[in-house]
This record gives sequence, structure tokens and C-alpha cells, in this order.
Amino acid sequence: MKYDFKKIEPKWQAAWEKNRAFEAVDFSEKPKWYGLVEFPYPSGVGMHVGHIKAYSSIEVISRKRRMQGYNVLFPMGFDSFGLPAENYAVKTNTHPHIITEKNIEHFTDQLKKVGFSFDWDREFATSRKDYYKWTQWIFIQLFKKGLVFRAKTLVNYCPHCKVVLSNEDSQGGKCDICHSDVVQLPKDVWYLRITQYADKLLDGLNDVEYPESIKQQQVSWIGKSTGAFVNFGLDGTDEKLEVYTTRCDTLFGVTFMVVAPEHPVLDKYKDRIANWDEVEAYRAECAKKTEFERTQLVKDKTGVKLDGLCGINPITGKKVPLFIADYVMMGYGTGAIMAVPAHDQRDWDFAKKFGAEIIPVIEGGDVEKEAYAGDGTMINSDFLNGYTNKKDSIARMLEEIEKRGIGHKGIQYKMKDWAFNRQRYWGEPIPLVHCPKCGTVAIPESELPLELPDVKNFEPGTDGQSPLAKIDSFVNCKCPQCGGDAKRETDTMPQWAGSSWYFLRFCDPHNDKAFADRRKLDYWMPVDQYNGGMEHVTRHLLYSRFWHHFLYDIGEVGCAEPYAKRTYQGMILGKDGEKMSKSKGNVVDPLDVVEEYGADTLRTYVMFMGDYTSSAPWSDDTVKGCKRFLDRVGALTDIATAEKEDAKIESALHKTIKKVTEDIEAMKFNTAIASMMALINEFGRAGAITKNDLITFIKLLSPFAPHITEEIWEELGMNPDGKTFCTLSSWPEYDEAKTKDSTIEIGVQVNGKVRGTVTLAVDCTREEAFAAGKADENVQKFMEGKTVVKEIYVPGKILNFVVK
Ligand code: ANZ
Ligand code: ZN
Repeated sequence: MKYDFKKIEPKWQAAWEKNRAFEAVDFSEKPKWYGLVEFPYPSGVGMHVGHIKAYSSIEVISRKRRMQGYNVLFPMGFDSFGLPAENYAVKTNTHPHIITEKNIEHFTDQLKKVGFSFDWDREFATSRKDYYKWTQWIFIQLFKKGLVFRAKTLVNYCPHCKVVLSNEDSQGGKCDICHSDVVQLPKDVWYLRITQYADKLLDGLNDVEYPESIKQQQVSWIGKSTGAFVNFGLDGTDEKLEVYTTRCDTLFGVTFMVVAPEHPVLDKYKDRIANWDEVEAYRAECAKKTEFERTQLVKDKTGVKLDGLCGINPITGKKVPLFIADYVMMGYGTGAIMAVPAHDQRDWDFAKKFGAEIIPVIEGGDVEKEAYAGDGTMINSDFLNGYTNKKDSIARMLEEIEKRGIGHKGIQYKMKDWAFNRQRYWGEPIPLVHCPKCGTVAIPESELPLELPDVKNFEPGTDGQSPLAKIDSFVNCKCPQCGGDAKRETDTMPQWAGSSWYFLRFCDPHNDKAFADRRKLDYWMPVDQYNGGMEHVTRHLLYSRFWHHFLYDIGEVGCAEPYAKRTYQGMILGKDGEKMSKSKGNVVDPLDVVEEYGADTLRTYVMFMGDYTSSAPWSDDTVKGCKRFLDRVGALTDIATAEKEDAKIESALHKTIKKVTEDIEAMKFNTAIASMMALINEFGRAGAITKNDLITFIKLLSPFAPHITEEIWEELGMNPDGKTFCTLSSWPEYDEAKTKDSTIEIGVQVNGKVRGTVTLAVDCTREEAFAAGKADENVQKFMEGKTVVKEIYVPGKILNFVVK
């Protein structure tokens, strides 16, 4: 067959679509398999080769599963709210909805050209009102359960994007969207109480199959810390200054205290602080720093000693100096710490700079040189002296703390509540109303969706207010509770909202009575395998697991964990080995590859380019190599003329079936393809193969290169009615016995030196082995005229003649 991909690819794409080949059937009797990939943000530039690699793994497995008799759900949709469309809207004065729908059309067209086997009937976009209606509905359920709250806090604000960012979205003090510097601003923020789910999110990890590295990232993001809250005194007042510590057993080593510059105790006792000017100046300086700058392990600590205010150690009753310093964060623990410079390096650095005392309470190390964080015997610690491990000493101290009523055991999480609002237009409106009488009230569910109003001007206000705030007809409303005049919330939800539950919608995408029918959810959920980028394994994974756990708790879904298994792909780098980026000019457009070499080549290449989870640079040569491979596959019909099965080919075929079957499961796609390449070399050497050999081979290849294999299938007469597809045929089975080699090559030694090689049957006798060895010409030369004193044969390993 002449392999003309330009003709056959559109032909089979149209045939599959017309015959609904990839339709997922609700409640089918077949076993179900739900494969999910991270749905894309439909950007204006179209698809990236990274998308192709990310989707191809589940694509290959989905196609294999269908052939194995599963009812497969492999859906695609669009995560289509977000800033880029809005920024473009501002620039071009086009409605973001129009831009977004155009981009979705473009993406869909591209995805179809690659031949992905999505069930397109289930497509949706998070920015369409029939979808965001349910995002708002879930938000209202969270609100009703007290998991939504509002607080005035210092927020990370991006002056360029004019948005408030979560800590997660401003890591390193840079805006995740535009990469400019983030500043700290006091603002009203809506939060989702994800911290209430911290333990469930931790425990749930025991029930899922995620790579260890991903579990670890989730664990450290949640950052559970077990310690104690201890009340220190404030000299000359009745005030309790509470600290959080993981080492309450070091209380006898406390030589000073530190509170965060934002700590409210400062304003309260302002009159007692003699050097208030200094405090204020220091605070102003700190306000300019991002949390990242403050928490980095900078050796050079800054701070101010409070003149006129000091703490009291509740265990010893001794006075301790009190400082403000920005290495203590207001947002963690209580914003105040007991400093133990002998055993905490940050405190040690601070003590050295500010001349504070250093009292060791754990033996070991040299506290003159650095803090000692290791284990050792407790000293200078009254009733704790002699304790040798921290578990016991902490337990003993906790007992004492509780007995004296000066504190209690406590738990802290690094994870913060989820800042859940943006002052932008292109997002889900938050369905809440502010009533002067009733406070914050959710709108009735019957009024959902709360539609985004049409606006003329998408530009956010410079006051950090959303463009919605400028539309009086949207803002002014009646209170759903008392009927009086009220005002709507004008912030919108963050981009993460829509993707926090989209996998549920795929189970029942057109439902207008519920976010999804419970029976359909029970049939399809959980997702059997979810593949995506390593960059989404903290936030998106945590957020969506949180929403799902919540929906489980209120009885809306039947399982706690949404994803039974999570996998990830490595990045595709530019030809230069650098991350692909427009500015570096090293971006490969997947559609260019489809144009030049065909979709099958592109698909085969991204699966062949290396270990799936590793990053690898793009290589045009390897692309061409994959095209040559497929050309050779296309020519196989010419040699499918053998009448009789060749034993060697049969064995090679069974080995390949086994290898491809197992490698796909283990996501070792590159070695699966390599083994098929090796197999067609074997075919070439044999000269002719049977039609059945070829059928088996194209079935194995079809998940990777579905078009060419479909074409060959038809050419072999396997698709007489135009809808009996190779991609829906049965997955080849292998016979374990036939995967084993029947013969083996072994070196023949004379006096321990290899003098020849022979091919032996795996199950040959000793006598047969010795006879074969002696028959070798070269071996004979070394044995001539000698006497054999010993013959050694270890099957499969050694064949040796000892001669004299
Ligand atoms: C005394 C102490 C002695 C501490 C010692 C540690 C070692 P994790 O594990 O991260 O929870 N800390 C508490 N609140 C803080 C805040 N808001 N900003 C900066 N540091 C804070 O760390 C808890 C420890 O970090 C606490 O235990 C406290 O220092 C400090 F040998 O208290 B520790
Ligand atoms: Zn009211």
C-alpha cells in the first residue's frame, strides 16, 4: 500500500465520527474505564506539542481498553475562564466569550486532526452558563456548610494584572500570570476553608495510586505540624502572648521572644513601647517585602527590640526580652514565637546579631558555632533533665503545660485557606448578595446561573474592583431573604474553580437538573487514570480533591477520592534542549508536523521520544525515523503472502504482544514502539508473513497509529461494511509458552576459553549439548590429539571441555 496520510487520516477520522466509534455508553454491561487528561485552557495560539504528549498516554490506553472489551469514557472539554482571553478582550475590545469560543473551535479542529479518540458529545467549556451554573451551585453548598468566609487580610496583589493572588499564584513574589512583582495590600477576601479538609486530604492519599513524588508534594503542601500552643505573659499586663512551638520541651532554653511586625499586640500596647518610631519604621519596611523574601533562609536577620515591653516565661517565671522581626510570619501559628537560639538556627542567627543569650538545653553540638537540632540528653531544664529523646521530653512538658493551664497541644498546617476571588470580569460571578439587614446571603438556587452581565468595558478598576462593580443593574438587587435593597458581590471566582469538579460533569454533561445524575456518577466514578503535568499536582489536585471530598460529605457523590490513579508526563523541550517558548523561537507547532508527516507520525513520535515521564528535546531526525517506520508498516501488505506460519515469526509475534501489552500498562510507550520496530525487521528477514501475522501486528500498533492501521485493516478485507473498525477489534492475546525461546546460543569453551558457539534446544540433554559442542570446527581444532578429562554443562550458561 502507498501510505498517503493526507488521504487516509481525514478519511478515518470522518468514519469514526460518523459511526460514533468512541461513544461512552452510560450503564453499559461492559466493565467501565474512565481515562482523564487535564483539559486545556483554549489560548489564542492553539495547541502545543506538550498537549499532544500529555493526551497521548491516556489516548493509547483508552484505545487499548476498548479493544480489551471495556466501555471507555475518554472525554475532552475546555477550562475557558481566565485572564488571557480577558486581556485580549481589553486590547481588542472584543467580548471574551467570542474570543474564547473561537479559540475552542480552533483547538477542537486541531485535536480532531491528531485523531484523538475523545467522545466529543461530552464536550463542554467552563465559561458557558450551562456549566458555570453548577460551579455556582457547588459554591452555594460550600457557603451553606460554612466553608466560605470573608476576612480582611494582607493579600498578594499584582499591580499589573490588577488582581489579588493566592500564595500559590504568587510564589517567589512573582505573579503567576504576568511574572511581575507582587505587593502586599490589605483587602477583603473570600476564602474557602480547605484547611478544614487538611486531614482528609492527607488520609485520602493512602487510598489512591499516585507516584510517591506526587504524594510527597501533596503532603508537604499541606504541611501538617504537630506542636503546642503556650501562653507567655506580657510583663506588667494581664495579656497572654500565645506562641506556637514544635519543641515545647525547650522552654527552659527560651532567651527571648519574637512577634511578627503585623502582630496586634503591638498596637494594643503602643503606649508602653518607648521606641514606637523605630517600630513603625521597621513595619513600613517589612510591608514592602513579599512573604517569600521574608521566609527565605536569610542569615542576616533584621528586627527591633521593644523598649518597655517584655515577655514572661510561664515555666520559669523569668522575664525575656521581646523583639519584632520579619522572620516570624503573622500567617502561621500565632504570629509569635518563643526563641530558643541554642536549638533553632533562625533564632541563633538572630541572637548572634542582637546579642541575646544562648542557653543550651539539649546536650550535643557546639552552640557557640551554630544551633544544635539533634537529639541528646536534656540539661538546664529542671524536671526534664536526663530525658534522652524528644518524644518523651515533649510529652512530659505537655503534661506539665496542661497541668499548669498555660497551654495545650496543637496542630498547624502550612496550607492556608484558599483565597477564592478575583477582581476580574471573565470568571464565574460569586452568587452572593450583601444585605444591610441580613448580612451575606446566597442567591436562591432557582436563580442560577447568575449570569455574567454584558459589559462594554472589561478593564478592571484601578481601585482593585472588578468591572462588574461598575454595572449598576448588576450590583443593585433585592435581598433574597428580606426583600430589601441589597448589593451583589462583584468579585468573580478564580480560574481554579471550574476545573475543581469538571471530571464529574463529563459523566453527565448535558444535565440541566443537577451537576450530574447520581446514577451516572456511580457508574463512571472514580476516574481510573488521570494524566497531567507535574505543575498541577499541588494546587489543582488539592483543590479538586477538596471539592470532591466535600461533595462526598454532603452525599452528592459516592466515593471520597476522585482519582484512583494519577500519572504525569515529562516536558517536551525545544531542539536546543531549552524549555519551549515563543521568545526563544524554539516552539514546535504540532499541526506543522501533522501537515508534513501526518498525525500517525506525530503520535508515534511523542510516544517514542524517550521515557514518558522524563523531559526530552524535540528531534526532527527521530520524527523522520518514525515516518520511515510507518512507511515500512504501510508496505507490509506486500509481504503478507505466506501460507504457513513460520515458527520463528510466531515466537517473535507472541513476545511482541506480551511486551506491548505490558509496556502500555506501565506507560513505557517508547519500548513498546521499539519492540514493534524490531518485529518488522524480523518480518523483513523472514521475507514473507501470513495475513494473520499482519493483522495481529496492526492491532498492536493501532492505539499509537490508528489511521494507517485502519487503512491496512480495510485493505485486508477486515472492514467490509465500512464500520467494522480495527480500533474497535479485539486486543491480541499471547501464548506464554510461545514467548519463550525454544533455542539458545551458548559459547563452547575448551579449558575455560571460548572457542566457538552452538545453538542448542533449551531442553536438550547433556549428551546432545556435548555432541553439538564437539561438532564445532574451531572447537575441534583445540581438542585435536588431546584427551578429554572432564565435560561440564550448565544449561543456558556454560559448556566447557577440560582437555589434557
Ligand atoms: C521553639 C523551637 C525550638 C522551635 C526549637 C523549633 C526548634 P514547623 O515545623 O514549620 O511547624 N515558628 C512558629 N510560628 C512561627 C511563625 N509564625 N513564623 C516563623 N516561625 C515560627 O515549625 C514550627 C516552629 O517554627 C516553632 O517551633 C517555632 O519555633 C517556629 F529547637 O519554637 B519553634
Ligand atoms: Zn436582607
